[in-house]
Amino acid sequence: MNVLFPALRDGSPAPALRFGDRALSHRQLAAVAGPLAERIAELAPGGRAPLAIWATPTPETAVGVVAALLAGVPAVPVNPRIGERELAHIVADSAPALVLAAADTELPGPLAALPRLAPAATAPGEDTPPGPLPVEPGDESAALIVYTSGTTGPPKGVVLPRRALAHTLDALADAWQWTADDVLVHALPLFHVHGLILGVLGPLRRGGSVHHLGSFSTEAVARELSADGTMLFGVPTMYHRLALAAGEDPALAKALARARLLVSGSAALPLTDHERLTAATGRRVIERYGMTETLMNTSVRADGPDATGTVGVPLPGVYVRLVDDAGRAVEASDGETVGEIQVRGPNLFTEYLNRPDATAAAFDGGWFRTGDMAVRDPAGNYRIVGRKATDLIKSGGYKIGAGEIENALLAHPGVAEAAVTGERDADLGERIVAWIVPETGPGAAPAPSAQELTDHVARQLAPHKRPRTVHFLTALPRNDMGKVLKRDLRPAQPPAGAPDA
Ligand code: MCA
Ligand code: AMP
Repeated sequence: MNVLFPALRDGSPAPALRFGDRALSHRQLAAVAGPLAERIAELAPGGRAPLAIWATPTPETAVGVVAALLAGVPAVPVNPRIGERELAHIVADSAPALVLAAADTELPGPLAALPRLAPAATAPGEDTPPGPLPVEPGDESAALIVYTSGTTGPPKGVVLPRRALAHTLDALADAWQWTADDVLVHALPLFHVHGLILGVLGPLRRGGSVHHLGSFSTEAVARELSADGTMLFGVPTMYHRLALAAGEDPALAKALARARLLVSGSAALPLTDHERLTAATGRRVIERYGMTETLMNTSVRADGPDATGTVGVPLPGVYVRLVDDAGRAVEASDGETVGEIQVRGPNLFTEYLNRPDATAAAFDGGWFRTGDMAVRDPAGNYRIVGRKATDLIKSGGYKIGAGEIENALLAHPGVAEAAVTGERDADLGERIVAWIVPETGPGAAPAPSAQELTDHVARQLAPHKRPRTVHFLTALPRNDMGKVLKRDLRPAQPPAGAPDA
């Protein structure tokens, strides 16, 4: 199974990637990624150290990741909007041997100091024969290291083996009848599982193609699905915006109705949005459920019965169970008995990089504890009802740890105490709310404004981790042990809303 992309080796002239007006066939992709893979292997021999890739939504990122996979060097995709504090952590933790970035990119300090290669994404002529591609490494070797937030501390590097990528993409092909004829449309970022593994490596493994929109807009989705797009991937925030727009825009509704498959994931799609989309288009959106550590676990099947409001059934080869508070497996399939979802199977990660403690804590025997709470209905579909940790926030489909934002806020000189919570939001699912006790007393700096704190987090971490609302308090509610009682947080005055994007 160790060839990840058979169509590259076959020299298929079929389209593979399109970003705006830049496109590559599988054959052209092989012709540009092959030589890059050789240079990568020289700079990072044996794949012992990973490489970092500046993961802009461009064909250079796709070429770079494919070349790294061909070379057998694990790739760490980096958010091009990453902040200083988060980048310093990722570079120190993963110790990349080199960085891949498009030729004209100005890289921030820790990456600028590394040896650098620039993926070329200019299509060679179709008659340029691709050179021989390297022999790919074994299934268990690391393919990607994707950073994901936990409840506390800095993000952890999730080491994903090639076996997990191949398994998850083939299982999704089975569930969705995903073939080389499909043209996938999406606008997801390329530094997470959804956009990169499912959204770029998925079409490449099938021998099909992806049209990446660069950035999300309902107009661009309508355009691509009215042309030759057959599948759309998105997070619930995107489907929420599509649902609202489709009600007013018959051309968008028609384009969505034409697609073979509309797939939502990364967070729960509320029933109201399912209903709005169905009312406007006559179509149902399929939900699938996954995690950076597990890749994909369950999905509503394209060839199965309607299971709207659930995340469907386990994918082929994946074992899923529910476990109650006492650690016993929940046998009931009554749609009511809640348990934590635990999973095992070839889709799982290998470990958290440099974190054997966290890796051990994440498993219950061979089962990975997801922290997601769910019920199973009589048809075997899972419905997610909540999350064990209140300190994990899903905003716009991004997982964000409250602790990471609190630490960034506490690093601001005007902040004495900080707590971060998630609040329901129709567009983002949850919005990040910061509760701040400003530094007072002699010599204290003037209290920071909500905007200043918002910009501070966006700079230190990344813009999607910025608080959308900031409340100022004189003290945080705490229990006798000094622990913040987040459920008791109430605004002291009308919220000073951080001006939003
Ligand atoms: C605003 N901006 C700022 C600031 N305020 N920049 C710096 N400092 C500030 N203070 C800028 C942003 O950079 C951005 O610029 C613009 O304002 C809007 O940003 P934002 O508000 O974050 O965007 P949005 O409109 O809310 O984006 C919604 C979105 C986005 C497009 C849905 O959240 C998104 O792409 N989500 C996808 C998340 C995802 O892929 N998750 C998968 C994780 P500009 O306008 O230039 O962009 S993998 C996973 O979960 C598992 C495996 C799974 O199951 O899939
Ligand atoms: P991440 O760590 O960013 O990979 O996010 C994984 C988390 O996203 C899961 O643990 C779930 O909480 C959530 N998630 C992913 N897909 C879905 C879905 N279809 N419905 C509800 N939650 C989801």
